[in-house]
Amino acid sequence: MRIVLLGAPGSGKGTQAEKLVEHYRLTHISTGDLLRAEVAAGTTLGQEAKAIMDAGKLVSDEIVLGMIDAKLENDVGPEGFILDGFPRTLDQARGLDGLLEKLGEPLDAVIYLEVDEEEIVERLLARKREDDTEETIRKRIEVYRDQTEPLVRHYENEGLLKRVQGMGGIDDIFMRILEALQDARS
Ligand code: B4P
Repeated sequence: MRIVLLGAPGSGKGTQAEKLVEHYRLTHISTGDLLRAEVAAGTTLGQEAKAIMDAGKLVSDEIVLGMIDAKLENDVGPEGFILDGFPRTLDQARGLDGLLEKLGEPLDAVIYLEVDEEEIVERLLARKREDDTEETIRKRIEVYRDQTEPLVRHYENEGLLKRVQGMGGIDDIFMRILEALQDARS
């Protein structure tokens, strides 16, 4: 199975990705985690990325696509993958389409987690990650509306989009995602 998880910052992509990975034995590819690993390792890329992430902006498409290319070519297990937090711009989405075409492995579905803005701010303030200050969160939501939300239309046009209500209990949302995926496969 090959899935993209799409949604605003704090919509629960990371949370639901972990459950899907366990359920379907998928390879989890989170660009946020990959970038945080670079920051923790103190690489040149990590030093550049840290300032951008702390400001609530997006790391360049070129860097992110390079990381994804390497992962898709080398690290995906037999059951497929889940992309968590990628793509986040139309150029990243087009880049992904090209990579998957090259590999002959098209996406099965794009799960779009829908959550209200005030709930997002509350969740992220409670999480207390370094880039979870109120100012950065508002900036990330603005960048999301501007650069990532257009992907909803992109994947709707490709017939891949599955809208899932992302408010409520974590397990209830997970059940909704499983139903949406069953629907996508039938
Ligand atoms: P990410 O790591 O992708 O983080 P996120 O979008 O903020 O969080 P996510 O949606 O995964 O929410 P989570 O499950 O944790 O990005 C961080 C930064 O990296 C970006 O701002 C950007 O700078 C950079 N970046 C990443 N990918 C990039 C790309 N492709 N291109 C360029 N830059 C990129 O949930 C949030 C909180 O809510 C948690 O505390 C969780 O416990 C809680 N929660 C989850 N579900 C809940 C529920 N149902 N009810 C209540 N709380 C819930």
